[in-house]
Amino acid sequence: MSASPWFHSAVVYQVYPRSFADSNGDGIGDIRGILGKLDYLHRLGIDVLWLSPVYASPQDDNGYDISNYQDIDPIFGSLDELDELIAALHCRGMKLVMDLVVNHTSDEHPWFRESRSSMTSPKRDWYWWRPARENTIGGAPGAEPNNWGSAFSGPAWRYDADSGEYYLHLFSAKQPDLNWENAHVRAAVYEMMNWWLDRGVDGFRMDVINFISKDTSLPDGPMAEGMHYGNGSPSYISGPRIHEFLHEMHQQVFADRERDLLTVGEMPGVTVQDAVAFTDPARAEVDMVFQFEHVALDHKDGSKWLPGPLKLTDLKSSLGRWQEGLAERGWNSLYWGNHDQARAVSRFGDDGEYWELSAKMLAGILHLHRGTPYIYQGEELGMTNMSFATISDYRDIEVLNHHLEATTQLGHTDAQVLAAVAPLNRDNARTPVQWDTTINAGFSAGTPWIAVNPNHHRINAATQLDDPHSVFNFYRQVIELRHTDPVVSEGDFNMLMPRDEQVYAFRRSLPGTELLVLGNFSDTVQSVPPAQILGPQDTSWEGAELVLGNYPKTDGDQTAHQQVTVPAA
Ligand code: TEU
Ligand code: CA
Repeated sequence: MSASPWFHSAVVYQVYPRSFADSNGDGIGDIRGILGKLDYLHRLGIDVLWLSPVYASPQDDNGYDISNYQDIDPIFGSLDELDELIAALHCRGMKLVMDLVVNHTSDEHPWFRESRSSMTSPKRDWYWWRPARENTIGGAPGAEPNNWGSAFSGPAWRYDADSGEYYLHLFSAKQPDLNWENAHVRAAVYEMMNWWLDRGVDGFRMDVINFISKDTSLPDGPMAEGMHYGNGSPSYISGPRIHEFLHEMHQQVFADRERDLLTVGEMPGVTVQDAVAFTDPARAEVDMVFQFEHVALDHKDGSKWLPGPLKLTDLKSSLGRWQEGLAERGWNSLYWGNHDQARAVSRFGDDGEYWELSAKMLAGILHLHRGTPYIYQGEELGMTNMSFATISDYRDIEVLNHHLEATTQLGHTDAQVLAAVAPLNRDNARTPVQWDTTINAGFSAGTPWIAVNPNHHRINAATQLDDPHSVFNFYRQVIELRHTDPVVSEGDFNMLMPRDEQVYAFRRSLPGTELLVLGNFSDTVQSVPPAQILGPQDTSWEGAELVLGNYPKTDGDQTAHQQVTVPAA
């Protein structure tokens, strides 16, 4: 058997640069700001920094609309500073993973400008251009080539009056989809990726990478009741040539490199079965994928704007299926949040009375699963959702477009929209990192691009760093456990008590070692009889050692509120 891959015992930390640390007072986080926090990240113990896009961009979707893949946007810094970041991370033993956004470019990318410039442009075919539907007038309502809706409201097509054709954009109209059927597109992307790896970057987080292969007939999608647009996703989620493209990318970019690299494909709609194929090392595609099942359990009728309650049994059965499905082949990624999701402690835990216990409990539960854990900036401090009073406090194109559509076309009031978007909107996670109790939480000396959460007086890094019982230091410990204990990085996973609505319990095991993990998701005391976990003949926890608990003092009572305990025998 070959040695297991390095990333089994690694922890990744995501930096959303705009909101991390602002070095020059313009209100926007930047690379120099990140450089100033590397000792903080090193102290936390993370192995890899995943940096959300810092490339040249009109910032229509905060950098996920790229106009030059090989330059840094001046709001974030320069290529020299990026080189400095790579060197400073490497010198502390950390790696840098960059965001790779190649399902689409910005409409201001030279490739798209050229593509748009004429029907005969050699780059015309680099994007998805289509004429209006038969018997319709281009540009008129309903004339779009098919019925697909965009992720950010409205149709997935934009009419270009100059050529009389439409281009496809699954996201914003400023994010036209690249046509991966065209071999020149693929070659250009691989060349760009190689350029970054040659520069010292250690891998990529690949934005909606399972959307790049589309059914080229672009058929209408099914219309759900009450929906204005068809659902095109059956035509592009893990489409016909996706495995071929990712394997080709692997061959052209990763195969001949000796260094330890990391690739993670962001894959909305990916199934367990697909994920096994994407991450089976023998197939040489990607190391792991981000799946979306557990972050959709609280969507009623499939919409994040119709938030519903989350059942613990659903969460366990979903994450448990992923653990089981990838036990033999492939590898899981583990996350509660990122820049697109609500804050973990507000969503899966309790950001009120049990805030601190709950934030630690969630860390323990997630990080002790089998897979590579990802921490989203501020999660290690227990940062919470934000409360935005008016629509003008929001910055995210997704919310703003939805508000416009809901108030002008669906007859919703402002108050209705505000209430609907509050729990799950993306700006919850995009407020500035709370470093200390000073002005703007120490994020910026200027006016932050988005409001700082007023709870930074209570929740911030400065008060947590030296407190051994802080959320930060619990994260530090659980990361350390992954580095030092093979049962965490390699052990088998067994879900326990799957039908219990309060307690999340599982076992990790290697020959000779057992690790039990218990988390109380409720706000009442839970009692777990040893027999339920250890076996019918066991009446006590004797012989078990408490490895880590989320209570400052644990007296052997493993049953308190929002507690995670880790006895290992
Ligand atoms: O997100 C893709 C994605 O499917 C989402 O999580 C997205 O936020 C959702 O569809 C909106 O409801 C990636 C990026 O992470 C996201 O920030 C970008 O906006 C998007 O791709 C487009 O690049
Ligand atoms: Ca700045």
